[in-house]
Amino acid sequence: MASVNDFRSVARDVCNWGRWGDDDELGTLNFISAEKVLQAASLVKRGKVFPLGVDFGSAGPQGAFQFRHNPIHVMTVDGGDAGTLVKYGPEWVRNSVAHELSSYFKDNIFRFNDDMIVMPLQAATQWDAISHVYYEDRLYNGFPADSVTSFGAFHCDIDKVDVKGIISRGVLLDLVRHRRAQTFLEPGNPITPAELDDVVRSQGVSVGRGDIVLIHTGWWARFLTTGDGSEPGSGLDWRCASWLHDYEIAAVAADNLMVEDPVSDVQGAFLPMHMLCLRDMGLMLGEYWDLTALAADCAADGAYEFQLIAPPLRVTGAVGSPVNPIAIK
Ligand code: UVW
Repeated sequence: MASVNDFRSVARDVCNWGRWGDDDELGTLNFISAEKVLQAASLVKRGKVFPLGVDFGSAGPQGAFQFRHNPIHVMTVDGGDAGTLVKYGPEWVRNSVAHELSSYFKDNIFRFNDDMIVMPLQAATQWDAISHVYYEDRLYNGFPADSVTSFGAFHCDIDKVDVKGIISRGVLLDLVRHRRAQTFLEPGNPITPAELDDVVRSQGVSVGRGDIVLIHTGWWARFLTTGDGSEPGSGLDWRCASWLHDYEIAAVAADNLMVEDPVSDVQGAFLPMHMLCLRDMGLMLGEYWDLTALAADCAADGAYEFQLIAPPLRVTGAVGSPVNPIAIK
């Protein structure tokens, strides 16, 4: 097992602080140039669209950890309200919201439905903002950790990355196919940088500056059959942070719960790759992306590159965001 000193040495090597200026809050999204966006658009050949978002509902992957919950979806106005309010509204709830609604419905053909959702921003398909994880009191680019407050993050919040879209060339690396796994990567066998290079070679695809890399581990397909959101599976070994750094990758996403392997190989450092990617490199992580259909299509036509469009919501001061990413081939 590696020590925290080994970790610190890798952290120094991959550190991007100051690379794009002392006030930079975009991190490796800076690698996505106008030329990259044009290259991504040129990869649309068949007009085939792959939505990569999972359902946001009560049967989602949360529940195993008490600090995260599945979305709670509540109807705030529905069809039944119209009849009820027209019949009873003004008599029994004057000066209330029901009174207001009944004034829309009474003697009127207009009807509407409204709803709301209560959920952790990390509940399902998501981007981790680079302020999501930190250590030793510093966020990416040296911003103080106490700039994330109960009012939200004042630095490296998800709404800052809006200027980048996020649109780029996406590259799928299919570890399930590479390992000839039945459905998903069994736990205890983290994906190494050398294995990523093997996959790139065997798929006949290149990776380079500004790409967004998608890692197919089969975890989401497994979850859909077992309903077990705590299933560990295997993810990226923490040393893959150096691989992402060397290839100047803009962001990485996976179909599992934490992109990296759930078992830390660094003594005293839970989720070391999160710390290196988010805090030292400024590289966003995408989790719970459904890559099943995209992986099947890539295997069928041999094209592992595509246009990827994945804009987060502009939630002010948020440290992450739900997303419904789209790959287009
Ligand atoms: C943490 O880093 C705590 O969570 P996630 O895997 O959702 O990014």
